Amino acid sequence: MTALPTAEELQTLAREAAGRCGVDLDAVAGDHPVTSPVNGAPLASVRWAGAGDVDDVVTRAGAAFGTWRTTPPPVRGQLVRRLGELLREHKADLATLVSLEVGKITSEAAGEVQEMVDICEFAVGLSRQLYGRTISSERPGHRLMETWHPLGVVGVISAFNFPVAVWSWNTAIALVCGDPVVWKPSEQAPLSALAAAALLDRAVAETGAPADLSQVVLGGADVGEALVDHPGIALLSATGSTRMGRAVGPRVADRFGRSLLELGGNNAAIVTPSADLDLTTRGVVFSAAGTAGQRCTTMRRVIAHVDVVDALVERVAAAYRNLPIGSPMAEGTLVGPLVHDAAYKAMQDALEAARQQGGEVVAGGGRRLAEEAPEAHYVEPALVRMPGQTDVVRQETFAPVLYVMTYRTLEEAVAMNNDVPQGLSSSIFTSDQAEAERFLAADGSDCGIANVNIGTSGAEIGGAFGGEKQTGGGRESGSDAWRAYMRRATNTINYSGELPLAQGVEFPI
Ligand code: UN1
Repeated sequence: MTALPTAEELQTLAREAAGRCGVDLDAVAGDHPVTSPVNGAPLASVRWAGAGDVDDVVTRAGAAFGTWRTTPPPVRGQLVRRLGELLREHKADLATLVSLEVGKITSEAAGEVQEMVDICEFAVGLSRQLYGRTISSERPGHRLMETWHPLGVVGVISAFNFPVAVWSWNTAIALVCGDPVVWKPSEQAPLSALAAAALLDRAVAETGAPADLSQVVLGGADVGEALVDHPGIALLSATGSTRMGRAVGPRVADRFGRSLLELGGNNAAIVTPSADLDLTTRGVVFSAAGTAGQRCTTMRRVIAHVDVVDALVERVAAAYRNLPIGSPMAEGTLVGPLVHDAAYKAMQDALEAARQQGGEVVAGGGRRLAEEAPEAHYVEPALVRMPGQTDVVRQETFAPVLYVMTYRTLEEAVAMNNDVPQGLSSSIFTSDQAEAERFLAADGSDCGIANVNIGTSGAEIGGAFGGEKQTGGGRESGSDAWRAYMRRATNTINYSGELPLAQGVEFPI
């Protein structure tokens, strides 16, 4: 195993990558340390805004809305097109910052930036496809139509695990829809955020768009709350825990704002007797151990048929024992660090609770590199056989813990898939088409994402992303998710020269 990089090495990498994206780390330095999970050492520091700064930011965004909402959507698309080009150009720089701040392995960090490029391309196309409907009227000489208008300022609160991609899903769509964006990024990843925003600033300047279309507010919970409560934020898009969503949703609703919530997941795979076990093992290991178990789409449960469970557990355990764990920047590493000590503690607590609830840790669960970097938290992804869906299995622990349960009938497996509070992602591994269809049917998986013969994570741009129940119900990025960022007007147009009333109402004057 190659040694972990030193603090100085990481600081230099951060400074150079940020600089190439247009961010001078000296100019943004302040009281708040940025710590790298790669070695647990300081990476840089940043200045935070306070809740009192939010009103000014939102007011300026509101002024930009005044111009942007009447800019033709395909012209708005040109801004997003330029952003996509700059993201392509700086893919490695932004990926480096993501690795440094949240510990993603190089390939997954680059994949995150690719997802940003993809959403930009999607949004550019969308800028010519913000379709309304025309509807036939019951009245002669009348026509109904729908028009989609820009909504207003969009607030984005994003989480550490996709520190820049989730912003881009919201921002690329919001911008073509005519909405300015105010972003409060994760406290863990301010440099990635500043770098991504600097690229957008450049695109804004080059295309002559209003300067305040995109603003970043670094800060803590008070800044987030100020955005949640500000009447000038028309849509608040928040990604994070169910606990956070429970606080945010009602507060935004109370002022009749709109919210788009992407909260916890507790994603399962059903593995049937006809599953191709080689493919299943690869799908399971990527979704469960990839990103060190810190995606909201991470596979946290396997529901395996009693006839295949032993063979599957053997294969997954063998793969787990060989997983290269270490510096996310080193070639060949597949599992980087947990983001911070609280994540490590949550994992240990979950494993302890699982043991108490009758579970057996079949592979992993231990800590690595503790002597070399006591402030970093590298762990072996854990594979745990459970007697059933006990309390700990029904909770989302944001770490690589995969619980394995068994089933006998597909009905039972689907019921187990659905018997958790969260409803983000799910999958079935099967060669039996009827089983796959039953899983996808109205009485099958209750999740926003239901896959066949691939894992629960790694969704691509194009489909709508999000989930049901305690996942919050929001949909982002693909399909018609754009509608959340616009308001719909229904127009009735009368060209008859008469004034017939709907529903046959007579009103002679
Ligand atoms: C998240 O974990 O917050 O489907 C988003 C995936 C990624 C996005 C995950 N495309 O795993």
